[in-house]
Amino acid sequence: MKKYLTFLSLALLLSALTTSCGNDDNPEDNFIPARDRAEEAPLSQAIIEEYLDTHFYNYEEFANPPADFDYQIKFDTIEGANANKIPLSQQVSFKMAKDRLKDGLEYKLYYLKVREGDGDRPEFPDIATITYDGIFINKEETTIDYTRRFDASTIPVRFDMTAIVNGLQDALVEFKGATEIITNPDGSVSFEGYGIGAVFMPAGLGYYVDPPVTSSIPTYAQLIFAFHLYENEMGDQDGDGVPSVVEDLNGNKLEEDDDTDGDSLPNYADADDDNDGRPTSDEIEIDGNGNITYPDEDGDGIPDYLDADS
Ligand SMILES: [Ca+2]
Ligand SMILES: [Ca+2]
Ligand SMILES: [Ca+2]
Ligand SMILES: [Ca+2]
Repeated sequence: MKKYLTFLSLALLLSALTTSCGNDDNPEDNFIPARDRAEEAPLSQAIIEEYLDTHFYNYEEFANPPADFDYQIKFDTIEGANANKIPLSQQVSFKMAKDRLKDGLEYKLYYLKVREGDGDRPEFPDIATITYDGIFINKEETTIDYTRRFDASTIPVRFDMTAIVNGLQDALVEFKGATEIITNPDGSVSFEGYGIGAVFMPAGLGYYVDPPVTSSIPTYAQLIFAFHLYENEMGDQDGDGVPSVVEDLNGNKLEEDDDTDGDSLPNYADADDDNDGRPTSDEIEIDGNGNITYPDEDGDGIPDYLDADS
Protein backbone atom coordinates (compact mmCIF):
# COMPACT_ATOMS: atom_id res chain seq x y z
CA MET A 1 0.00 0.00 0.00
CA LYS A 2 3.02 2.31 0.00
CA LYS A 3 2.66 5.16 -2.35
CA TYR A 4 4.90 5.09 -5.37
CA LEU A 5 7.62 7.65 -4.78
CA THR A 6 10.42 7.11 -7.21
CA PHE A 7 11.14 4.97 -10.21
CA LEU A 8 14.88 5.08 -9.79
CA SER A 9 14.87 2.05 -7.53
CA LEU A 10 13.63 -0.22 -10.26
CA ALA A 11 17.09 -1.45 -11.14
CA LEU A 12 16.74 -4.29 -8.64
CA LEU A 13 13.33 -5.34 -9.85
CA LEU A 14 14.31 -5.33 -13.47
CA SER A 15 17.58 -7.13 -12.96
CA ALA A 16 15.90 -10.45 -13.70
CA LEU A 17 14.73 -9.14 -17.05
CA THR A 18 18.08 -7.78 -18.03
CA THR A 19 20.32 -10.74 -17.28
CA SER A 20 19.92 -11.96 -20.86
CA CYS A 21 22.20 -9.11 -21.92
CA GLY A 22 25.06 -11.19 -20.52
CA ASN A 23 27.56 -10.24 -23.21
CA ASP A 24 27.54 -6.69 -21.98
CA ASP A 25 30.46 -5.86 -19.71
CA ASN A 26 29.22 -2.52 -18.46
CA PRO A 27 26.53 -3.11 -15.83
CA GLU A 28 25.19 0.40 -16.34
CA ASP A 29 24.20 -0.55 -19.86
CA ASN A 30 21.84 -3.16 -18.42
CA PHE A 31 19.60 -0.53 -16.90
CA ILE A 32 16.24 -0.32 -18.63
CA PRO A 33 14.76 3.14 -18.19
CA ALA A 34 11.13 3.38 -17.17
CA ARG A 35 8.75 3.73 -20.08
CA ASP A 36 7.46 7.17 -20.89
CA ARG A 37 4.48 7.80 -18.62
CA ALA A 38 2.48 9.62 -21.31
CA GLU A 39 2.99 6.75 -23.76
CA GLU A 40 2.02 4.19 -21.14
CA ALA A 41 -1.20 6.00 -20.17
CA PRO A 42 -3.34 5.02 -23.19
CA LEU A 43 -2.08 1.43 -22.99
CA SER A 44 -3.15 1.30 -19.34
CA GLN A 45 -6.54 2.74 -20.21
CA ALA A 46 -7.10 0.12 -22.92
CA ILE A 47 -6.24 -2.71 -20.51
CA ILE A 48 -8.63 -1.36 -17.89
CA GLU A 49 -11.42 -0.82 -20.39
CA GLU A 50 -10.99 -4.37 -21.69
CA TYR A 51 -11.34 -5.63 -18.11
CA LEU A 52 -14.44 -3.49 -17.51
CA ASP A 53 -16.03 -4.80 -20.71
CA THR A 54 -15.41 -8.44 -19.85
CA HIS A 55 -16.15 -8.49 -16.11
CA PHE A 56 -19.10 -7.89 -13.82
CA TYR A 57 -19.57 -7.57 -10.09
CA ASN A 58 -22.06 -9.21 -7.74
CA TYR A 59 -24.62 -6.44 -8.25
CA GLU A 60 -27.47 -8.93 -7.90
CA GLU A 61 -26.38 -9.72 -4.33
CA PHE A 62 -26.29 -6.02 -3.52
CA ALA A 63 -29.80 -5.59 -4.98
CA ASN A 64 -31.20 -8.54 -3.00
CA PRO A 65 -28.76 -9.16 -0.16
CA PRO A 66 -28.69 -12.74 1.16
CA ALA A 67 -29.11 -13.00 4.94
CA ASP A 68 -25.38 -13.49 5.56
CA PHE A 69 -24.17 -11.07 2.87
CA ASP A 70 -20.87 -9.37 3.73
CA TYR A 71 -21.32 -6.51 1.24
CA GLN A 72 -17.96 -7.29 -0.33
CA ILE A 73 -17.64 -6.49 -4.02
CA LYS A 74 -16.64 -9.57 -6.04
CA PHE A 75 -15.67 -9.58 -9.69
CA ASP A 76 -16.08 -12.37 -12.21
CA THR A 77 -15.71 -12.93 -15.94
CA ILE A 78 -18.67 -12.56 -18.26
CA GLU A 79 -18.83 -16.05 -19.79
CA GLY A 80 -20.72 -19.33 -19.58
CA ALA A 81 -23.51 -19.17 -17.01
CA ASN A 82 -22.62 -15.48 -16.49
CA ALA A 83 -22.69 -14.57 -20.17
CA ASN A 84 -25.68 -12.26 -19.70
CA LYS A 85 -24.38 -10.22 -16.78
CA ILE A 86 -24.11 -6.46 -17.08
CA PRO A 87 -20.46 -5.50 -17.64
CA LEU A 88 -18.70 -3.16 -15.26
CA SER A 89 -18.18 -0.77 -18.17
CA GLN A 90 -21.91 0.03 -18.00
CA GLN A 91 -21.84 0.64 -14.25
CA VAL A 92 -18.68 2.62 -13.56
CA SER A 93 -18.14 6.37 -13.41
CA PHE A 94 -14.89 8.13 -14.13
CA LYS A 95 -13.00 11.27 -13.23
CA MET A 96 -9.85 12.81 -14.63
CA ALA A 97 -6.90 12.29 -12.28
CA LYS A 98 -3.51 13.92 -12.48
CA ASP A 99 -0.22 12.10 -12.79
CA ARG A 100 1.94 13.18 -9.87
CA LEU A 101 5.22 13.20 -11.79
CA LYS A 102 4.47 14.41 -15.31
CA ASP A 103 2.91 17.84 -15.66
CA GLY A 104 -0.19 17.93 -17.83
CA LEU A 105 -0.66 14.15 -17.92
CA GLU A 106 -4.12 13.06 -16.81
CA TYR A 107 -5.78 9.68 -16.60
CA LYS A 108 -9.34 8.55 -16.94
CA LEU A 109 -9.83 7.02 -13.50
CA TYR A 110 -12.76 4.59 -13.43
CA TYR A 111 -14.54 3.84 -10.19
CA LEU A 112 -17.60 1.89 -9.18
CA LYS A 113 -19.90 3.60 -6.76
CA VAL A 114 -21.98 0.80 -5.26
CA ARG A 115 -22.95 3.04 -2.35
CA GLU A 116 -21.56 6.52 -1.85
CA GLY A 117 -22.00 6.43 1.94
CA ASP A 118 -24.04 8.74 4.14
CA GLY A 119 -21.40 10.10 6.53
CA ASP A 120 -18.57 12.56 6.00
CA ARG A 121 -16.52 12.83 2.85
CA PRO A 122 -12.75 12.63 3.38
CA GLU A 123 -10.46 15.38 2.15
CA PHE A 124 -7.61 14.09 0.00
CA PRO A 125 -4.96 14.32 2.75
CA ASP A 126 -7.10 12.82 5.52
CA ILE A 127 -6.71 9.59 7.44
CA ALA A 128 -9.27 7.04 6.24
CA THR A 129 -10.39 3.83 7.92
CA ILE A 130 -11.15 1.24 5.27
CA THR A 131 -11.28 -2.44 4.47
CA TYR A 132 -9.92 -3.26 1.04
CA ASP A 133 -9.27 -5.92 -1.54
CA GLY A 134 -6.35 -5.24 -3.90
CA ILE A 135 -6.16 -7.03 -7.25
CA PHE A 136 -3.73 -6.49 -10.09
CA ILE A 137 -4.46 -6.80 -13.80
CA ASN A 138 -1.42 -8.26 -15.52
CA LYS A 139 -0.81 -8.02 -19.23
CA GLU A 140 2.98 -7.89 -18.91
CA GLU A 141 4.20 -11.27 -17.72
CA THR A 142 3.13 -14.44 -19.47
CA THR A 143 4.10 -16.50 -16.42
CA ILE A 144 1.73 -14.63 -14.08
CA ASP A 145 -2.07 -14.81 -13.86
CA TYR A 146 -4.18 -12.23 -15.67
CA THR A 147 -5.63 -11.08 -12.35
CA ARG A 148 -4.59 -11.88 -8.81
CA ARG A 149 -5.31 -10.58 -5.32
CA PHE A 150 -2.12 -9.09 -3.89
CA ASP A 151 -3.33 -7.60 -0.63
CA ALA A 152 -6.55 -7.42 1.37
CA SER A 153 -7.93 -6.67 4.81
CA THR A 154 -11.43 -7.44 6.04
CA ILE A 155 -10.48 -5.78 9.32
CA PRO A 156 -10.76 -1.97 9.16
CA VAL A 157 -7.34 -0.35 8.84
CA ARG A 158 -6.40 3.34 9.19
CA PHE A 159 -4.49 4.71 6.21
CA ASP A 160 -2.84 8.05 5.65
CA MET A 161 -4.36 8.94 2.27
CA THR A 162 -1.17 10.76 1.27
CA ALA A 163 0.75 7.50 1.70
CA ILE A 164 -1.38 5.10 -0.34
CA VAL A 165 -1.40 4.63 -4.10
CA ASN A 166 -2.62 7.78 -5.81
CA GLY A 167 -5.53 6.11 -7.60
CA LEU A 168 -7.01 4.97 -4.31
CA GLN A 169 -6.52 8.41 -2.77
CA ASP A 170 -8.29 9.95 -5.77
CA ALA A 171 -11.20 7.48 -5.53
CA LEU A 172 -11.81 7.64 -1.77
CA VAL A 173 -12.66 11.35 -1.96
CA GLU A 174 -15.67 10.40 -4.11
CA PHE A 175 -17.13 8.42 -1.19
CA LYS A 176 -18.32 9.07 2.34
CA GLY A 177 -17.83 7.26 5.62
CA ALA A 178 -20.35 5.69 7.97
CA THR A 179 -23.13 7.53 9.78
CA GLU A 180 -22.95 5.34 12.86
CA ILE A 181 -20.38 3.23 14.61
CA ILE A 182 -21.97 0.63 16.85
CA THR A 183 -20.12 -1.35 19.48
CA ASN A 184 -21.80 -4.74 19.71
CA PRO A 185 -22.31 -6.68 22.98
CA ASP A 186 -19.46 -9.01 21.99
CA GLY A 187 -17.09 -6.05 21.68
CA SER A 188 -16.98 -6.06 17.89
CA VAL A 189 -17.69 -2.84 16.04
CA SER A 190 -20.10 -2.42 13.17
CA PHE A 191 -20.75 0.51 10.88
CA GLU A 192 -23.88 1.83 9.22
CA GLY A 193 -24.21 3.85 6.05
CA TYR A 194 -20.57 3.45 5.01
CA GLY A 195 -19.33 3.86 1.46
CA ILE A 196 -18.85 0.83 -0.79
CA GLY A 197 -16.88 1.07 -4.00
CA ALA A 198 -14.00 0.08 -6.20
CA VAL A 199 -11.42 1.85 -8.33
CA PHE A 200 -9.67 0.67 -11.48
CA MET A 201 -6.41 2.54 -11.71
CA PRO A 202 -3.82 2.83 -14.44
CA ALA A 203 -0.27 1.86 -13.55
CA GLY A 204 0.72 5.53 -13.41
CA LEU A 205 -1.61 6.06 -10.46
CA GLY A 206 -0.51 2.76 -8.94
CA TYR A 207 3.02 1.45 -8.50
CA TYR A 208 4.20 1.83 -12.12
CA VAL A 209 7.72 0.32 -12.16
CA ASP A 210 8.09 0.24 -8.40
CA PRO A 211 5.69 -2.22 -6.79
CA PRO A 212 6.47 -3.21 -3.20
CA VAL A 213 9.37 -5.65 -3.35
CA THR A 214 7.55 -8.23 -1.25
CA SER A 215 4.42 -8.12 -3.43
CA SER A 216 3.69 -10.25 -6.46
CA ILE A 217 2.67 -7.21 -8.51
CA PRO A 218 4.31 -7.02 -11.94
CA THR A 219 5.72 -3.71 -13.14
CA TYR A 220 3.26 -1.57 -15.13
CA ALA A 221 0.31 -3.45 -13.62
CA GLN A 222 -3.09 -1.80 -13.45
CA LEU A 223 -4.66 -2.13 -10.01
CA ILE A 224 -8.16 -2.65 -8.68
CA PHE A 225 -9.10 -1.82 -5.13
CA ALA A 226 -12.54 -2.70 -3.81
CA PHE A 227 -13.18 -1.02 -0.48
CA HIS A 228 -15.50 0.00 2.31
CA LEU A 229 -14.94 3.50 3.65
CA TYR A 230 -15.85 3.74 7.33
CA GLU A 231 -14.27 6.77 8.99
CA ASN A 232 -12.21 9.85 8.23
CA GLU A 233 -9.97 11.94 10.44
CA MET A 234 -8.47 15.26 9.52
CA GLY A 235 -4.90 14.82 8.28
CA ASP A 236 -2.10 16.95 9.72
CA GLN A 237 0.83 14.87 8.57
CA ASP A 238 3.55 17.22 9.85
CA GLY A 239 1.73 17.93 13.13
CA ASP A 240 2.17 21.70 12.74
CA GLY A 241 -1.48 22.50 13.53
CA VAL A 242 -2.38 23.50 9.98
CA PRO A 243 -4.76 20.91 8.50
CA SER A 244 -3.08 19.35 5.49
CA VAL A 245 -6.02 20.29 3.27
CA VAL A 246 -5.21 23.94 4.10
CA GLU A 247 -1.56 23.32 3.14
CA ASP A 248 -2.72 22.74 -0.45
CA LEU A 249 -2.08 26.40 -1.24
CA ASN A 250 -2.66 26.17 -4.98
CA GLY A 251 -5.95 24.36 -4.33
CA ASN A 252 -5.36 21.63 -6.90
CA LYS A 253 -6.14 18.82 -4.44
CA LEU A 254 -2.59 17.50 -4.59
CA GLU A 255 -0.47 17.72 -1.48
CA GLU A 256 2.86 17.13 -3.17
CA ASP A 257 3.28 20.36 -5.13
CA ASP A 258 3.04 23.14 -2.53
CA ASP A 259 6.43 24.10 -1.13
CA THR A 260 6.53 27.71 0.09
CA ASP A 261 10.19 27.71 1.16
CA GLY A 262 11.41 25.54 -1.71
CA ASP A 263 13.24 23.13 0.57
CA SER A 264 11.77 20.08 -1.20
CA LEU A 265 9.56 19.31 1.79
CA PRO A 266 5.98 19.99 0.66
CA ASN A 267 4.06 22.16 3.13
CA TYR A 268 1.88 19.26 4.34
CA ALA A 269 5.08 17.51 5.46
CA ASP A 270 7.02 20.60 6.55
CA ALA A 271 6.69 21.73 10.17
CA ASP A 272 8.47 25.03 9.37
CA ASP A 273 6.78 26.07 6.15
CA ASP A 274 8.69 29.30 5.58
CA ASN A 275 12.02 27.97 6.87
CA ASP A 276 12.55 30.94 9.20
CA GLY A 277 13.53 28.74 12.11
CA ARG A 278 10.24 29.25 13.95
CA PRO A 279 8.01 26.18 13.82
CA THR A 280 4.72 26.75 12.02
CA SER A 281 2.92 25.71 15.22
CA ASP A 282 4.40 28.84 16.92
CA GLU A 283 3.27 31.10 14.08
CA ILE A 284 -0.44 30.18 14.14
CA GLU A 285 -3.03 30.50 16.91
CA ILE A 286 -5.52 27.86 17.97
CA ASP A 287 -8.22 28.77 20.48
CA GLY A 288 -9.89 26.52 23.04
CA ASN A 289 -12.51 25.43 20.51
CA GLY A 290 -9.88 24.36 18.00
CA ASN A 291 -10.45 27.37 15.73
CA ILE A 292 -7.26 28.29 13.90
CA THR A 293 -6.22 31.83 13.02
CA TYR A 294 -3.21 32.77 10.96
CA PRO A 295 -1.64 36.03 12.21
CA ASP A 296 -0.06 38.42 9.71
CA GLU A 297 2.22 40.59 11.83
CA ASP A 298 3.63 42.82 9.09
CA GLY A 299 0.28 43.13 7.29
CA ASP A 300 1.66 42.15 3.89
CA GLY A 301 -1.16 39.70 3.25
CA ILE A 302 1.07 36.67 3.84
CA PRO A 303 0.42 34.86 7.13
CA ASP A 304 3.43 34.66 9.41
CA TYR A 305 3.86 30.91 9.03
CA LEU A 306 4.38 31.35 5.30
CA ASP A 307 6.35 34.59 5.58
CA ALA A 308 10.06 34.17 6.23
CA ASP A 309 10.49 37.87 7.17
CA SER A 310 7.86 38.01 9.88
CA1 LIG B 1 -1.36 21.43 -4.20
CA1 LIG C 1 8.89 23.32 2.45
CA1 LIG D 1 3.36 22.54 7.21
CA1 LIG E 1 8.26 29.30 10.34
